[in-house]
Amino acid sequence: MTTNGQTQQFDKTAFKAAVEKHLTTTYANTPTTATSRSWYLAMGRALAEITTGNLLETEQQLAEEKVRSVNYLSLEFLIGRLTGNNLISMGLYEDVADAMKEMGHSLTDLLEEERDPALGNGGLGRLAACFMDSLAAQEYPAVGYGLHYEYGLFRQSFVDGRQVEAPDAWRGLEGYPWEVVRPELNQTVNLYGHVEAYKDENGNACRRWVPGMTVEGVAWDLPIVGYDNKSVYPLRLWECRSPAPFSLSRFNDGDYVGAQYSALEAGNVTKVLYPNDNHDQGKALRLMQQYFHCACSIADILRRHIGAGNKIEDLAKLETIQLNDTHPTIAIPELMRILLDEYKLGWDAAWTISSKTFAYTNHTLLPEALETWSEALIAQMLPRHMEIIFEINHRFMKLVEQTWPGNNEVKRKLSIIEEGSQRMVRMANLCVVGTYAVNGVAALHSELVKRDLFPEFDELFPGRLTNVTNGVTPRRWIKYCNPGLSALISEKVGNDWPNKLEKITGLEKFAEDKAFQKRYMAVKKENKQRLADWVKENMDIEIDTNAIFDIQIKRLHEYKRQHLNLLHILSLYHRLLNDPSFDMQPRVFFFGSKAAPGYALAKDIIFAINKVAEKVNSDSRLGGKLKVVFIPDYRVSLAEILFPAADVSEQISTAGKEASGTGNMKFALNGALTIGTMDGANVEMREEVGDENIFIFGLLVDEVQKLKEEGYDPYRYYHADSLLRAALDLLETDEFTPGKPGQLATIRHNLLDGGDPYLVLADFADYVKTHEKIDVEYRNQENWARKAILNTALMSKFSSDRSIRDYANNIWKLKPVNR
Ligand code: Z15
Repeated sequence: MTTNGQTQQFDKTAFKAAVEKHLTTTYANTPTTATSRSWYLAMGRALAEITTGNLLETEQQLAEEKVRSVNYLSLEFLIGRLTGNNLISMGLYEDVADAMKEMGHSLTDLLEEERDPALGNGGLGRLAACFMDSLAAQEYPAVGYGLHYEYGLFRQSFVDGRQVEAPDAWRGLEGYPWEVVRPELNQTVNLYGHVEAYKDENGNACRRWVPGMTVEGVAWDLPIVGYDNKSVYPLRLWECRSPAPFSLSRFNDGDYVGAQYSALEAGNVTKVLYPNDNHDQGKALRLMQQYFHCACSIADILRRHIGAGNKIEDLAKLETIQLNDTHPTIAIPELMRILLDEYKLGWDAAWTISSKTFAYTNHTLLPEALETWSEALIAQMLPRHMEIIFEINHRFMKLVEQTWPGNNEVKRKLSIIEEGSQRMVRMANLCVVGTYAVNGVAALHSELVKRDLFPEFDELFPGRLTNVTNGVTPRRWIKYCNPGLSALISEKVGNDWPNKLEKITGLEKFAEDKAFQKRYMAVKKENKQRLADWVKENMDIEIDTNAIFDIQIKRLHEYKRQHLNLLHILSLYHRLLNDPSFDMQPRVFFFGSKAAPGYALAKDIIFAINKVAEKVNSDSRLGGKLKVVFIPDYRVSLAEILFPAADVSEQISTAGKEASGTGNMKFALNGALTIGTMDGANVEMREEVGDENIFIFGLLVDEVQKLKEEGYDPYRYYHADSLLRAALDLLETDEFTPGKPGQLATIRHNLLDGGDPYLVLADFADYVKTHEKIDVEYRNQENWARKAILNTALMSKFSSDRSIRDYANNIWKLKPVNR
């Protein structure tokens, strides 16, 4: 019998009975005929019985104690598979493995039956998932609010090297075993219509929204299980349903089928996750998703607040709302509308509450990612919200006028409304004006937010702009995904490091220890073998675990520069074939990446890497020194195999473009050495591990800016560097696309003549030189082992537990509540 956080004691007999009950009554199977999938589902349901009970108890306790909570609003939560991770948090991994074994099943096989809930695109959505895990682990009262997309991020396959997208029906036919529907939490959401003026009973002039249609929000709760404690917090995901009939007039017109058809259309609001990362598409349906998310979430926050017997005036005392990027910004005018039009507060009273409730995290400086919505679109879909936004801006412009009298330039720059052929609402400006704290996600990024993005806002609201450096959860990203390393760490520093990551610093003193180095590298080897096996089984490519495993896994984007990595690979290919004196350690370059379906150049880069891989992997002239593997359908469950297997981590964005990065942290924790630019959190990682234990290259932020001012001339590098020339020119030939020269030429053209804003060629030479250094350093395995160990040992800053404590102490003013 075990005691642990979530269950007083684990009753194996009762658990097995619960699994069998679900197998038969929930999934209509018998133990003799059931597939692994049914067993996984039944096991999941049996476990969810425990967490749902604890979720309700936690909810009730927090309401009774009237404690302050954070509400984390995000359009994305990229949680990954829950079963294995929840078993670890519940302290039941071994017990349940035993129980399932007695029923004839291997737990690890059953865990493979779970589909990843891919309700996010990349870093932003995964950060939200790590943050929920850290809130629960440290018992900071929290609710996560997101959307219950029917289809998550698309499934990727390659057809002749080109990305093909397919829908991701993550719940399957049976539904997801960890989620529970909460019909009593339903919300009604209004859309369209108009605003009317009226007089209230005291004769005051008021305004109210007369909506044109309504849809329904259904709440689904997923349990966020606290590691080694009894708390379970909800990740509440809203699904849009249309109540039938919503179009009364069409029913009355006798258009029964037409009205039903539109009802189906309206029900589509949460059908699918928009697949763009770091790019604003400006689609009306996306705005509808955003408003639907905010309307449901704000209404639920107010339901909890008022339902627990609190006054609306105390909202900011008991609740804070964190906006994950600008995607949920419309929550600000939504709360204002409710306070003004429903609670009948005056503007100043309403604004005081609202602006003390919201805080905003900025995740990017990329202009194409900064959201704007046309006034016309908002006015049509959300007429009352548009009025409120204008009023917020009107009052804000008065403040700007007081501060910089007569300065129209600064007014134009700061205004929430961008003037032009069509007026646009700048969501980031609305966030800075309407919140009490704005943070960037790494020290460098937060400095650039102040210096380049919002310098006048920093003057106007001193202290509002701050930094919270990102982090990742050590539960999923070490303990769960790297059991070999976890055992080694526990042996040396004790077993409480998963929620006290400071403890791993204790590994530092073993960095020189030869015996420890051997064991550490043996774990790395096992993890490389696990990846090699996956690649053999799923892609039929043979790879040697003695090779350097060099991995770049992240969304495909020009600023992340997967094509710089490709140029390096082409340069190695060229040298191996043309320079008899050239020698290198065998290397396998891994990629995992999805391109937004509408991002043509990103798709061309995937195609080029796949074509180069095809050729390189079968070219016997290379003597097995060079392999390229593009893992299809990169997702959290594959990341769990990739991070532990890496020797080298590629973090090569143009300086100033990657706000933080979080994969960089997962790699280093798992003992990969980083090759990276002075960008995002790489800067702070270098600070922690020291310059000798990280491979930094490339232009600095200020050098990037200077080069652009002087005029970046790609041909300067092309003509000066014969290796770069060779690499680029290979893209014109039919070397990788036999009989079809020019198929990869778009990339070369883009880099030379496309005005490449990411200065790929400017960083090429230093990148190649730094890779040569890596090659030399890897040859000395004791040296490499020492550096790898130090990377694990010195990464404790990058636990998301620390990030969440920073938010709690410096922004939210939130205290843990232990159960
Ligand atoms: C996204 O994944 C990120 C920023 C965005 O503005 C959007 Cl829309 C998506 C990423 C950043 O690119 C990455 O640097 C950062 O680590 C991550 O958010 C979490 O903060």
